[in-house]
Amino acid sequence: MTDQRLNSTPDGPDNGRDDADLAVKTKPKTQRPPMYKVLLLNDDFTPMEFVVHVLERLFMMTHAQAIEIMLTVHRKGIAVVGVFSHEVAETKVAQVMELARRQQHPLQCTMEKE
Ligand code: TYC
Repeated sequence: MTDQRLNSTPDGPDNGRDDADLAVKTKPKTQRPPMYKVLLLNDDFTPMEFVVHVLERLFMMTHAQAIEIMLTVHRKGIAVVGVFSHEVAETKVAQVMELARRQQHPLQCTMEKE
């Protein structure tokens, strides 16, 4: 991290003043990678138990957490099930869609930049 010393005058550091008081921290410009919300959508046909199973298996939720999120989707139409890097979010969406496709459920899962 860089310090911009405002009192680094030609009289040198031993001028009796406390350098630390005048030190200004410059904001570090760290680049955080964009994160993506994985969203689960409601439909009228996918069984509740299947959705709970998907949330437990792919999103590491407890049974209680999975029921809570499933019911939120069921009541509100959509819910965020997790926030991940682009690569992980893409994988999660593909895994949900593949499990649903195999069981012939119309469950939909998408991702959106946070
Ligand atoms: N609405 C579905 C039902 O009544 C349950 C359901 C919940 C489906 C969440 C999809 O993402 C979903 N069987």
